[in-house]
Amino acid sequence: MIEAKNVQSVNCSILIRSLLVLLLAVAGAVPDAATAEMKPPAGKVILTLGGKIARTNVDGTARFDHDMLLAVGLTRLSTSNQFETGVQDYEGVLLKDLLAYVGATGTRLLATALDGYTVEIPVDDAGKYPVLLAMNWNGKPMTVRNKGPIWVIYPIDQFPELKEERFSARSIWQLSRIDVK
Ligand SMILES: Nc1nc2c(c(=O)[nH]1)N[C@H]1C(S)=C(S)[C@@H](COP(=O)(O)O)O[C@H]1N2
Ligand SMILES: [Mo]
Repeated sequence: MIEAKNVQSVNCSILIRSLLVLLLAVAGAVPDAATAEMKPPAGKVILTLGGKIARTNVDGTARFDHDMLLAVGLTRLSTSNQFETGVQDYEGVLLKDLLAYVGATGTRLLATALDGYTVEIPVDDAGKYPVLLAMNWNGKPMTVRNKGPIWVIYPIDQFPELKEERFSARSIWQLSRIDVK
């Protein structure tokens, strides 16, 4: 009788241990976005995030080369813009996804472009609308000459209120840096 009990308790502890091992394996396979290690950029840095972020790779900032940025999550958005006639096709990374990736905790974003232009973007915009950090325009990567390498695109066709001037001003091209405040 005593022997049987022991066998049962041994079986039980093996079961619990296997479950723990399984749980740890599952947790390890799905790294928490805000705590997992971020590799330093291998290629040319096109976007730097600073300020209130949990995940960094170089000197307290999160620096992205082209491939790292696309790896955050490639998303497509079709909308017209202020410059061209007809619907334009954009591909890039959602602002919301990027902020989640770096574990941003602030409420305001100070966006800076290569030409020195700066504009403040409320973090709420990223929650309310699929704001895209566009990197490809009609299938082609955007060059600095052509408003690249990153252009913040608001879905103005899907949300008419985004045609207001304050949102146009947030459609910053040649984006190079975002500081989370
Ligand atoms: N890099 C960069 N992005 C920018 C700007 C700029 O000067 N530089 N101007 C902004 C403003 S104020 C507006 S209204 C829209 C549209 O620019 P436009 O009215 O000069 O054509 O782009 C925005 N994005
Ligand atoms: Mo503007």
